[in-house]
Amino acid sequence: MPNYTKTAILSVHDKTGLLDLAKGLSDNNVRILASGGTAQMVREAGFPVEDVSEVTHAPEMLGGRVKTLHPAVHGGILARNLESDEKDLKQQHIEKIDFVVCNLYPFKETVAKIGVTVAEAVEEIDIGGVTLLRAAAKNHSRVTILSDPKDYSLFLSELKSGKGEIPQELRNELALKAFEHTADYDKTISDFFRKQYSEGKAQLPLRYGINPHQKPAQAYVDRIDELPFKVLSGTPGYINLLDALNSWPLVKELSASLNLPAAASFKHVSPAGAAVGVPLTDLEKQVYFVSDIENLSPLACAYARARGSDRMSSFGDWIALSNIVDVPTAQIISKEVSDGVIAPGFKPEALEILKKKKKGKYCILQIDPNYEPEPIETRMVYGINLQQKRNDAIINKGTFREIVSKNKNLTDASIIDLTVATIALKYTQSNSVCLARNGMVVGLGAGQQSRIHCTRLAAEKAENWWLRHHPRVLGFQWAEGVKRPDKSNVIDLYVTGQIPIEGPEKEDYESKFSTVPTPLTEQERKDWISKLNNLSLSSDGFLPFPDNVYRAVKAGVKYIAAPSGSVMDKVVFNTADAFDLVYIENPIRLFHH
Ligand code: 93A
Repeated sequence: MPNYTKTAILSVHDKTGLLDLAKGLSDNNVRILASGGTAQMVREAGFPVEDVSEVTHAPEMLGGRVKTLHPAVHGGILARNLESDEKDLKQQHIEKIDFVVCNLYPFKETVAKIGVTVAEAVEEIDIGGVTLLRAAAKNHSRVTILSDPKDYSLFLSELKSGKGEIPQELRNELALKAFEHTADYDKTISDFFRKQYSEGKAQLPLRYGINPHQKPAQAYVDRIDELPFKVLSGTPGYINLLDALNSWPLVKELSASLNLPAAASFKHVSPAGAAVGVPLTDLEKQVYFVSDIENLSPLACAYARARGSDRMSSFGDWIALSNIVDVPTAQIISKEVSDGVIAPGFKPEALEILKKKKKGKYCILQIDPNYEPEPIETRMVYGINLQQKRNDAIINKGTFREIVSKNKNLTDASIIDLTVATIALKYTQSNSVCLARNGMVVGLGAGQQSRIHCTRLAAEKAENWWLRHHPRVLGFQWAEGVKRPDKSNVIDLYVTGQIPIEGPEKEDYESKFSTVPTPLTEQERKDWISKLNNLSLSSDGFLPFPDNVYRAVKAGVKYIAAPSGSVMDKVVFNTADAFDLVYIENPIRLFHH
């Protein structure tokens, strides 16, 4: 027997580069052991090779299911340079293995085939190879593990120059690669079996992703047995779930912080409205189109407000409700155009009402209210994993302690409004600025790159919300049969001063009325807006210039909460003082993407 310096074990499914490797190993006086097919290829090419069975003294069996699984192999790989390990090896007549070369059965490729059966997939679950990889990677302080043919040539050149020794640094890198290889392999296996055995439990197939051409798509959990929500009706889409999983924590936190039922109306992963269940006046009922609903519960008031904040943006919304859904809340929802709802439960009668929506296709999700997500969240963007601690900052009264303005008169009502605005921002695409009053969002500027654009948008929305309370609007004489969305569209044209003056657009507009209302003059708009007061503003980042304060004041803002950190902080605070505002330094920045 030649005087070998080292021993390698080879067991590869992908035989790329195998013969070059075998040549390099034998040129460097390395003993080669190999499993069935690998040994055969090396042997046929004329290089010296021994079957694994020569060291295990056991044949490959069970049709290849047991090839390398043997103490003679794994003892040889896992042994350290310790006296006790050496003693064990000697007693068992086992020789150390220095290099392991292994890549796995093609499970991924097999399950990617259309119509693959569980039996076919099972046969591609590699056991021995994973064990080789893991054992060698574990013992990388002594052993080199090659799991990728691309690494063979570097390995061989190091082997040659190091006279059989491989630098520790390279062994570290190769061990990491092997760990990644097995982790990815296991992920693929559990993904396959989750789809087979846990559809509707831990896994939910989705028709498509964000757009219809983005297939396949799914939702799943991998650390708990079940998704924390049940689909009671309809089939949620990818964006529905993004909305549901952002709006639910919003209402859960809002309700917990203020001890009131909370509701949110989401569109494209930002709230169009959010509110707590502050009772509605008769006038508010009219503005929010709920005068005909009897026995408005606090939850129903919360949703009426959330939906009434920005009726244009809420068209086709995703709804989140903090409490068990009751009949009056379901009745409001049944009258609106909406895509779906998430709530911790539904009264049977309420569920019946909702199930009838959209010809039975209305999406209804029931969430486990005790579900707590993992503290670390990971997402993949353009193939790169991004990981962070979840934003679990708690927003409550205490958030608004640091008053930096001269006026320190923060009222109970303004604390409620600041809480609503700030929790809404926590779940709004940044940048964002939110205005609130009466326990509800009244203007939200979301997803703008410029802070002042957020503030302008939020302020304009708040002014439009307020103009919808104008007696002229409440006195509109509608034509017969005009639907709610059409009313909202027409009111929006009216209050934003965009009443069409000619052509089919004008005809269309006027057709919605039995008596066409006189437009508001500029002065009438101004006078009405000047009555808007005591609004609270929250910002997810600092206000970089005083222009934000100037614009906010015009919309009736009295209270501002924003993080600090701008070089202009002092100037902004002084501007707030000039208008006698209460300005609170929010210690937490709340960007959200
Ligand atoms: O079925 S196995 O899990 N049982 C084993 O003991 C075993 N040992 C190595 N598959 C096993 N392997 C795998 O066989 C390797 O991961 C490699 O992919 C393949 C190489 O087989 P062959 O050398 O017969 O072509």
